[in-house]
Amino acid sequence: MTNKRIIRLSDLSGDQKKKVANLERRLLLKSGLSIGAMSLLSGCNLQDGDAVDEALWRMSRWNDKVQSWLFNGHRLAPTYSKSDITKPFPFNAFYPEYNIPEIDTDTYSLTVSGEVSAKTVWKLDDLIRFNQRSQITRLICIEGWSAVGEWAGIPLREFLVHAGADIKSKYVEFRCADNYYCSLDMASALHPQTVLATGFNGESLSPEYGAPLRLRVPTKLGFKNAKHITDIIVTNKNPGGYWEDQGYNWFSGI
Ligand SMILES: Nc1nc2c(c(=O)[nH]1)N[C@H]1C(S)=C(S)[C@@H](COP(=O)(O)O)O[C@H]1N2
Ligand SMILES: [Mo]
Repeated sequence: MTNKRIIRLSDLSGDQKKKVANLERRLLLKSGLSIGAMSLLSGCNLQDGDAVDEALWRMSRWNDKVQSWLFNGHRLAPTYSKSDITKPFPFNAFYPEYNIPEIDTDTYSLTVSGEVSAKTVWKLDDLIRFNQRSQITRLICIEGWSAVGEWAGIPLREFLVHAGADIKSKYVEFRCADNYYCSLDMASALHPQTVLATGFNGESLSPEYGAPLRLRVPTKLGFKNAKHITDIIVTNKNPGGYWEDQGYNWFSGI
């Protein structure tokens, strides 16, 4: 996310404005993407006609593909086999790789608060002691790439119950060691494929992929997959998120 420029509709010709408006309607209907989000995605200033067409239609085609990856009749994200795993797996964050937080797993702790019977603090070992489940699924970044990986961890649903969360609450927020934050509606938090992951491709999560603990939610776009989680907050007030607050669709998935 380096090449961000904001679209200025006033700079477009009448014809281009119409195209943008049409496409915005289409994208909004299909995915909830706003034009602001789209200009972030395309990384192009959308001022000359060809660039507008190229960027907007590329995003539209990408969106069609994404819908088919996120949706199916059973409302489960598709799963893959080991031979489908993408190597090397892309890294993405709102900063470059040299700023990845390095967290000491011995001193690390996860705090759960909000609508819970009591605030609790968890060490990494407490989390790894739960029966680990693994999934091979596709992470889809809204910037236009996707990759298949194998994540292992505890279903968030199980964890929330152990942590005494009121699962009738509306939202679950995730706060991260790099000040990133995002949130899920409770139904998505309780989805069987939503996992608090400590493992990746058969090993412990490495720093670039969110060590020591990340969210893996294959029914949502990449930016909901919080890495380096330090706090989980159960709440009835929509907490938003780092990208959501900049115009990305909050729901971002099925
Ligand atoms: N803490 C934190 N989590 C984050 C991000 C971030 O910048 N910080 N970026 C998100 C985005 S936009 C994507 S696509 C995925 C990328 O995960 P990966 O590095 O394992 O590919 O992490 C998500 N989780
Ligand atoms: Mo992303």
